[in-house]
Amino acid sequence: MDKAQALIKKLKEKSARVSVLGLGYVGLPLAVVFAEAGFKVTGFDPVESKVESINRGKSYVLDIQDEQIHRLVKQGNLQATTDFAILEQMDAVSICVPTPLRKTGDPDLSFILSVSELLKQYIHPGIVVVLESTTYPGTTRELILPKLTEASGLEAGKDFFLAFSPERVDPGRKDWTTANTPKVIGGITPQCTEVASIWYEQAIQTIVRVSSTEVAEMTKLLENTFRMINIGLVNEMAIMSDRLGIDIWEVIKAAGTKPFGFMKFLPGPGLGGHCIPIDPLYLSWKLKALNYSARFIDLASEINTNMPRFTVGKVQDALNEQRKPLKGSKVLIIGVAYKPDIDDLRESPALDIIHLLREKGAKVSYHDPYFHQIIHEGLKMNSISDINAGVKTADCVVIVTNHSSYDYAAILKAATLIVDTRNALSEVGNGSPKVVKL
Ligand code: SAJ
Repeated sequence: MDKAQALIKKLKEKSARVSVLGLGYVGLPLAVVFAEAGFKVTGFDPVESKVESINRGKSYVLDIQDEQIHRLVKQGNLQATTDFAILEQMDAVSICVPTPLRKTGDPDLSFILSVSELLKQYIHPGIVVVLESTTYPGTTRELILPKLTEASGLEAGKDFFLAFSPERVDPGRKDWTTANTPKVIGGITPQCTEVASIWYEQAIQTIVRVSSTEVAEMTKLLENTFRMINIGLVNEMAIMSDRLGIDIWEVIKAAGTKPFGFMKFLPGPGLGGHCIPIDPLYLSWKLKALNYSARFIDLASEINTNMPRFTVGKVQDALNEQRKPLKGSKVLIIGVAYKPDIDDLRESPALDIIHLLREKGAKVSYHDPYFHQIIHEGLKMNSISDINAGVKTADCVVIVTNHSSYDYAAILKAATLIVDTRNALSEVGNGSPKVVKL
């Protein structure tokens, strides 16, 4: 029996030892899904507190409940460690580490590289490795494969198996989860695709095999670039409608009645999160190295990046209409998370808006039920506790993130002036003269 067949047998019997490297919003749900499927899963993370939390049966990820962790740990299907040495005993490794951008806007592959350096110490015959972190096409073959073969002399597709499978986790979502969202998998060789797919099939309902790691890497980038560019388009439509004195929200609502050939996106104060604003830039960066300029990505990114400034301009104009200079005015930001009903601040446009308002001399405060404090590039602020008092005393309220927990009717009643960047007041009659929409 060759190594692929032997490993496939262990994967199907669930006797294969599974590990997930990186226990964040992607890695922890994936570790749980494999554990629920019956594998003995060891999660690795360098952060001691995360490891301790899991081994105590406590979750720190929105989508995973304590009860599930506690049960899986108790029944011996899930454990966490910071000791990478036990990778030697693993048969299947999934890499779920961050792929952020550097300050320069270039991809930061340091997490992938450091994990690959660790893996090369423990690579052994009969192991399957799957990279899940979003990255530019070619990363798996150009960066990870050499590290795993140089040190060991092992051959991918024969001695060990290497594939890429893009993560499709949408934090906070209940309908599409790690277990039921179709999963694309592409290997360095067809045998790699086969082994990785059989592994994931044991725990995930739908596996979509593709012909290579590059196709799988590019699939994810198409998904998120599509989204980023369409958000950029609708943001530019908002700017153009503003110039034309047309209500973009009414336009979108009307366009949304088209039952085919149109997909609704909404304008906003900017593009947050660790996927949509970032993933497309991995692609444009790679293409620049190949002397190609990804103009759609660059233009959409420019428009999206400008939306916080556009929003501050709306605040300034709205205060001006009330003969109030922005400088010295009390401005209350409602909602700072990068999207509603989650506890994630990464790349949130609220942070840019706060910085810009403070630069212009406004007295800025914020409220967000998910963040009692924000610390960001020299900014350190605490959320106000009494939102009603804050709304009443503000010269201008800016709805930046429309958490569903807010009482928008009460906000509309109590405020003097509201800039609503999310059309959050549409249900409570935002025809009011004190409401300015994006
Ligand atoms: N946004 C808009 N207008 C829109 C949609 C989003 O301004 O019409 C803004 C949001 O406010 C946020 C940013 O874009 O600041 C990103 O929002 P998002 O809804 O795309 O949420 P993310 O960043 O959590 O994206 C994730 C992605 N999932 C993965 O990468 C695995 C994305 O592929 C999903 O399509 C998205 O969730 C989703 O559909 O919710």
